[in-house]
Amino acid sequence: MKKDLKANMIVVLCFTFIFFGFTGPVLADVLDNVKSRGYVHCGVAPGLPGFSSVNNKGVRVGFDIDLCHAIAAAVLGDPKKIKLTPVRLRDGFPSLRAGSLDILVHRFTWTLSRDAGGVDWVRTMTYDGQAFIVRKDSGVKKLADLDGATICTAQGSTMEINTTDYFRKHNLKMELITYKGMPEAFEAYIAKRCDCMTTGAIGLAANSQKLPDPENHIILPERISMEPIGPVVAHGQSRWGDAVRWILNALIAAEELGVTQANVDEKKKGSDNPEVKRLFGVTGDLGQRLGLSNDWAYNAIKAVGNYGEIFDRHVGPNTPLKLDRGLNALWNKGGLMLSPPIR
Ligand SMILES: N[C@@H](CCC(=O)N[C@@H](CS)C(=O)NCC(=O)O)C(=O)O
Repeated sequence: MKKDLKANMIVVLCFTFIFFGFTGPVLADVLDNVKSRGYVHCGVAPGLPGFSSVNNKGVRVGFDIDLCHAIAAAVLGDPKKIKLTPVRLRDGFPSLRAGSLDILVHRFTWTLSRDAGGVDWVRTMTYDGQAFIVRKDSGVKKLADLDGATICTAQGSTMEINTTDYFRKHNLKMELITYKGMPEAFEAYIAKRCDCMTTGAIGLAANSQKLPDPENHIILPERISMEPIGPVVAHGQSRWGDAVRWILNALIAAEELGVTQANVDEKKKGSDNPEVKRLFGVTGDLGQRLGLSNDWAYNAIKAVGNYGEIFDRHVGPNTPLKLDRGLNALWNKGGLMLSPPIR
């Protein structure tokens, strides 16, 4: 009797494995799909000034949106061929795994457990560090002053673990209040439901644009984590991942090579620099190796400019966010941004 039960269980387990093991979503090649469908479907942050927000003409714009345009320009020859779907932190990775998005161009941090969980980070697009915002009248000047405070953040964000680890390590008490997403956590902070709100410093600068009284808040000086943030594709889509990675690399390389949106035609026609010639397919066939046309990088830079131009246009010193390049400067200007050799 006992033996029979065991045998039955083994049969059930085998069937379960065969059934579910083979019926998980098998995604077709995303690069081919994008080309035949004729647009790139990007999952983006719902409302984050500078990165992904709707302007007064009703158009969604920002740093993240420009990467989506660059991909469409490089893959389809037309930067306008994009579809943008705002997605929440909790839905982003499942949507990508299920194949309902081609790519997440969002503010999601690259971590081991996420990367090993059915999605793949393409590369880092911006380096950020976790920061804390408080009301000025709280008298809080540094993190140690937050002993015993209530802190708002998003459930499932990297901030949840970082904050717990940091306060434990420094023997400080706090109560973490988590919300279903970062926008809700920020609203809760504005409504004074917590003493402090925490997310990446760049994300905080962006969210602070929504404060009714920005002069009454300060961002504390400490940064308690390194947040490498970048676009994400479904696991196993290496052709698509390669294409996107090199499109982003090309935007970074263009900055280093002095290629801008304004001089891209001149550089393509007249540059003697062998690296510029390879980048633009004047020599070699690098675009074809990626499954793209040889105009891939030219089209992307023509559409949105180089990495530095994109940064400056949306979040740089002359924008409301006023961000310095910091770690996001090129490697030869004191930052961490570099493209591997395009050859
Ligand atoms: N970088 C953090 C935070 C990501 C995040 O919360 N991003 C914000 C923008 S800074 C957002 O719009 N999230 C959407 C949501 O919370 O639903 C992470 O990857 O966990």
